[in-house]
Amino acid sequence: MASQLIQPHGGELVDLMVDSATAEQLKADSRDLPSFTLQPRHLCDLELLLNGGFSPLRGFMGQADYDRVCSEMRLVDGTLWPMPITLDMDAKTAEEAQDAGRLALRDVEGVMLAVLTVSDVWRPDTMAEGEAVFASSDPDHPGVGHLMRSTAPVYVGGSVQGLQYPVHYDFTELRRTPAQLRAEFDAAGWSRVVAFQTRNPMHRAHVELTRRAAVEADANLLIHPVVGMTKPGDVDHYTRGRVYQHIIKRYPENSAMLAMLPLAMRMGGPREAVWHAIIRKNHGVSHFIVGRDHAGPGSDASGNPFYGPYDAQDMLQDYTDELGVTMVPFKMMVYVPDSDSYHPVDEVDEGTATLSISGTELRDRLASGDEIPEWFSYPEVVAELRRTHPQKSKQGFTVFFTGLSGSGKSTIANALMSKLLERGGRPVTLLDGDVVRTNLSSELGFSKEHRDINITRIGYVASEITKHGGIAICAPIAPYAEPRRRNREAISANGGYVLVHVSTPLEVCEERDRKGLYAKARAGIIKEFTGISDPYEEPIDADVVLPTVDQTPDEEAQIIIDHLEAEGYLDPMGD
Ligand code: PPS
Repeated sequence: MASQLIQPHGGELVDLMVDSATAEQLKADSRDLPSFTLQPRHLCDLELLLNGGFSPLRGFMGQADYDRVCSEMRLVDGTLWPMPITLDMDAKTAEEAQDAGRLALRDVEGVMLAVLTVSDVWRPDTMAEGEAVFASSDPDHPGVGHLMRSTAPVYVGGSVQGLQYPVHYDFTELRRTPAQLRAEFDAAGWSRVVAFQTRNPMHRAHVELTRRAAVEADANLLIHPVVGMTKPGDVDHYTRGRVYQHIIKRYPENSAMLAMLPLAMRMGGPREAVWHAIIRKNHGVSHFIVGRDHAGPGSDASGNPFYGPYDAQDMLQDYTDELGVTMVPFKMMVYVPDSDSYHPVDEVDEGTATLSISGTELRDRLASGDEIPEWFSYPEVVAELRRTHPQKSKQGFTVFFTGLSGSGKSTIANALMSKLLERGGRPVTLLDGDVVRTNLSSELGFSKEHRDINITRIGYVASEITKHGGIAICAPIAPYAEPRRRNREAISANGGYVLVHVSTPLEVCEERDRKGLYAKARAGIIKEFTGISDPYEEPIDADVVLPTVDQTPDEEAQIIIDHLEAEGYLDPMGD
């Protein structure tokens, strides 16, 4: 059955879900179809394709749409659409899909959610895509980083028929499809609705801003936070969901509604703002708030912002006639202590004292346990944030050693473990190279591929320990920079991460040769031996570098303890 269009108020809405008879038929057909397991971003995109949040799209983009979206922000038929919605996969599955003409799209548990009828298969130039869409080739931009590091080589485009929405078990009463939201607005008699997009917890400034926007637009308010994928390091959506449930009570009764959007953000700044506006129009709103640095990816490594703070507002302005939704632009809100009130920064008289707390400062205050003032947030919101973001000295952390075989990693790691256990407070787990290879990675050898798997496994275990408030000490060689970087990213999201480079020179390690392995490596008896016949990529991002030649293991362990104290992970007088 072809997908249909339903038309409540607010423009045409695509609905790609098929009826039950067609679903049964597709399931029966699927026995002969190749399958693809959707990654988290694909799942988000699929959900919004299926429920019409991405109207007028009817599937993952083919090459012609993709090319024109990249270069002109338009689909082939001329419709404004700023963001590529593509399905990337490995070459083998793509070839199977092309041969079969159709592809079963499944979730990680194997449930078939949709069938893709293949129209296009191509290898994209992801660097060019990054330049076109994000105006950047810097992997520190999350959108570019995703293209460079996490995007599979082949794109497969085609129309989609939906059998089942991706399943959610959390906040089910707050997840609303575009059709549901439109119906709720109708039922409430809301003809004008202004939507507020956010990926952060909300505080007083946001409530003040959204109230003003509602008055300005003479509209009711939809708080519409993104709960799909946001910027790495953001507050998780479970915590935010509880925060929003507190926040919604701060608005006058029947004036505001809360719904969650399963969007995977790209942090594309101006282009993303246009995309957000189109998605909100599809959800039935008439107005859309765009504030400072909307969907901004932050700054590059040298501290330069990727986009100007009001570039997104400017771009939306350019497309205002086509969007079908009216932008409500807002400058940054600041607190004026004299009047105990919030105002957009451009409405405050020069010389008036103002206060604000940045996201970074808020994180710092949570980490240090410092006060978060009532003018900034509500007590129930702060309490919620403190529950999931305890101060640093109560968080879990990982100390990740890297260094050559025989450099002294294990000895220092053991010394560190003893010192931490003596202080007490948190459970400590030592994941030493040899121990891991016995218990977690016994089938692995020392090829680059196997070493990467080994380090990824260690990182996974360490990140779980860290998440649960414990201390993980890892001491593998970890010779490659990329898996170390991935571990840092994953573990930092859950607590502390300290990379320690045990930088004992190769000559010293070889001279010590405690296990006799260097002699065997020189003789060619052991192949792929790090430092001799295999590479060691020296870290340039180590938090602590230990020279080891002139110091005892006890002194080295104390250097790490000092660092952990300075960073706030350990209380100076013990836990
Ligand atoms: S890696 O690269 O991080 O996965 O290596 P790791 O798991 O730490 O394992 C290193 C220990 O295995 C022994 N060994 C070798 N090391 C390097 N290269 C080769 N080819 C090799 N073969 C065996 C060696 O004893 C290492 O232990 P340490 O404690 O580092 O000396």
